[in-house]
Amino acid sequence: MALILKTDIERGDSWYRAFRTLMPELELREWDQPGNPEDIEYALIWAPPRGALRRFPNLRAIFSIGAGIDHLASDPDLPPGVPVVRMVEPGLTAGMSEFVVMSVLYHHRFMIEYAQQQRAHVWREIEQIPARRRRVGIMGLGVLGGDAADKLCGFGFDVAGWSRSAKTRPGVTSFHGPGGLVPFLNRTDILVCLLPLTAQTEDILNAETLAALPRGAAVISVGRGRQVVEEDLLAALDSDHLSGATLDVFRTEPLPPDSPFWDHPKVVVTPHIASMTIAETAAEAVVENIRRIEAGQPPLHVVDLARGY
Ligand code: NDP
Ligand code: OXD
Repeated sequence: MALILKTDIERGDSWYRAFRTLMPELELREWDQPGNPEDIEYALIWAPPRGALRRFPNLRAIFSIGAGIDHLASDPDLPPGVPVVRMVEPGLTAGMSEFVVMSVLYHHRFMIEYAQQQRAHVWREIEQIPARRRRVGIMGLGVLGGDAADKLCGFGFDVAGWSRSAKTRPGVTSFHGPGGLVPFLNRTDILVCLLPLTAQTEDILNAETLAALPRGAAVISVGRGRQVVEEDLLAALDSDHLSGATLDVFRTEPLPPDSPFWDHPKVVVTPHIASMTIAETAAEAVVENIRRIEAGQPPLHVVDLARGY
């Protein structure tokens, strides 16, 4: 039983260590040295070249190293009938909630304004707003958005979520579907975008939807860069409709050196690190699924490629 691994070199060793402990009978093969392609039954990958997975005729499951599967869904030549499994693992979830909580608190506590004041050597207090009066809205109330919502509720924020289907999550006001979007945006002071990239969510943060946010709102973009129309976001920041933005994902990554976001006084830029899959805990999730498949059960967290997530 062999698994082909395509990851960055730095993280390769931790995957090897984790699988050796959890499932010593699983043979790991490197992407560039697959050996006999017929041996490969599982693939654990990030962004394979288009059509490349077709060379493994006995593939039983494709595991995405990340929660997002847009790097796979964009390949029209995936092997037909092989389930694609997204990454759901506690390390990735915890990391995202840390990043979202940190960023919400940053905007809530006026750190964009205080960073500007520091650069201008200005000592000025801004009146604090209690968390219960700050309306946080999370687009995408799935595994990651749901956990982040729970953590934000713990700070006392007024939290809402927007998803495709209605949710009943204690403490979180649910909006759903296209009809729920504008009412959701109208009540959101700090917006977190944690949607998967699909045909429906591409360009979803644009001039019209940003205008539906109250004046002074902040945007935290941690889903995918193509969900944001960057010129529209810049215009909303420059007109002071938005007070600030934390941007972790971009239309072009790495962010080009001449992007206006780098030096924008109201923007925090991070290099797509809001959360990372942790090999140690993620290998447990992959091994659990391999054991399920070997026992004739369907794997957990299979994505619907037609739906896009
Ligand atoms: P899930 O599949 O668990 O959740 C997706 C959520 O988005 C669901 O609530 C779903 O609604 C909602 N959704 C999808 N399409 C629509 C739509 N058209 N309208 C309204 N809501 C919609 O995904 P995860 O929470 O695991 O991951 C979310 C995304 O986060 C990933 O796809 C990835 O792009 C991004 N990510 C970014 C990282 C980073 O470092 N920046 C790290 C990890 C992930 P419903 O519940 O009704 O199906
Ligand atoms: C993911 C990511 O999808 O890191 O997991 O972006």
